[in-house]
Amino acid sequence: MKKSYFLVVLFAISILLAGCGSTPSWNVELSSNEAYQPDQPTVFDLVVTEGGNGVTGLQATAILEMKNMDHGTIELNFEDKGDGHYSASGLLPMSGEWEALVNITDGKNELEVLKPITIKE
Ligand SMILES: [Cu+2]
Repeated sequence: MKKSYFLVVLFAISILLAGCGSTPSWNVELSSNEAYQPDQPTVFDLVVTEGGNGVTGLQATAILEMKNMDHGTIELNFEDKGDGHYSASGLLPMSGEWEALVNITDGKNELEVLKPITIKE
């Protein structure tokens, strides 16, 4: 009797662990095609796909930091543009090599990924 109870608990825990371990298989691309202009916000395009299809209805933010210089951090809040595209803009102090820590969630699953991004002169 006691042993079977233990097995049931073990079984329940394994189901819980399997549920928590499911990481979303989203493919994330971040780009900015605009050339840098002082005092003008830079526009970023985030594309989230799954199996080649755009994923909509997500909440996405990013924290930008320059790779080799200290300019502090800049926060981006992306807006759903449909078809897997998300748009955000931020005022950057300069062009060059940046890194974006992108956080994406659908309310249940969460993905955090570091994306290097070059802001053209
Ligand atoms: Cu810099």
